[in-house]
Amino acid sequence: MPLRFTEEYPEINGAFSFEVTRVLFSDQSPYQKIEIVETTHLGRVLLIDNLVMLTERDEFVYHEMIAHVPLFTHPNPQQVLIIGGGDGGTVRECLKHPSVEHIDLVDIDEMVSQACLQHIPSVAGKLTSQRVSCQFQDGVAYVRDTEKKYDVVIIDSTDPISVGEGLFTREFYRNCFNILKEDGVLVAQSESPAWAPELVRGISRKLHAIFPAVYFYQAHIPTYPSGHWAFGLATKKYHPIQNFDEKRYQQLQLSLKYYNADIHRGAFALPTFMQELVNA
Ligand code: AG3
Repeated sequence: MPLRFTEEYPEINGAFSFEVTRVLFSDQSPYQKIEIVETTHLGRVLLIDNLVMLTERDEFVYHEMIAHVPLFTHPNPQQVLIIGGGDGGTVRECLKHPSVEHIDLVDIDEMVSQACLQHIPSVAGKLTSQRVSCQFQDGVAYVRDTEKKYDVVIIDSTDPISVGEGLFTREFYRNCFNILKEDGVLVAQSESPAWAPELVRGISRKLHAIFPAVYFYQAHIPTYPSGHWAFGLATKKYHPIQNFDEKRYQQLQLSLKYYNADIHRGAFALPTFMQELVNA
């Protein structure tokens, strides 16, 4: 019998499973269980508490979309804060922007970064860049206490269970608002509209309570629950389509695999059931 990993989807009493050839890393940190496995079709996969955090096969979708949509909405993103994201994928994408002078990455769990640096360098390799400082501490406390101000804040969290829970609260979003400059942009990974509609609705309501403008967008991520994923973009000033800096996008000539100018605009076109979730 080939070895398989199965992620349970309690929302639908279902599951997603794939063949594993080797376990490369498996340990329990003070916060969570961390595993990296080699698979037959998905490349290396990072699992936290038995949930798929990324696969080498499709991580580009999530990381390009969580980074480039806010960074091409803001006219001149220089100071970026990433909460979570210890695997380094979001850092890698943000560093493709020459305007970005510095990234603070704040993840509670150093073991995630260490394991990914060792076993998934294609994703984590840029964590050691000079433009990045990694701080392994609680993001909730960081946004409450820091005096720094940011152009862009990216919430690259796990699901809202255990350590991730504090990254989905109104107080947390309020503190993120406070540490953004007066034209700052925030993005929050916002779970599956298909399997977890109430979560998406909750995130939308909380963001709307704090930010003057909130826009949701979506992407297709085959290895996350339902494959249909939401992101919430909350801004103080900019509109993601009216202020989309397409010229800068074209000039940079990034070689990306999912994000492009049509996707930047098109990702904000939402199916009706999702409009109803996020406009309520
Ligand atoms: N953060 C969002 C992962 C959520 C996946 N949920 C699940 N499999 N149930 C991913 C971190 C990548 N930087």
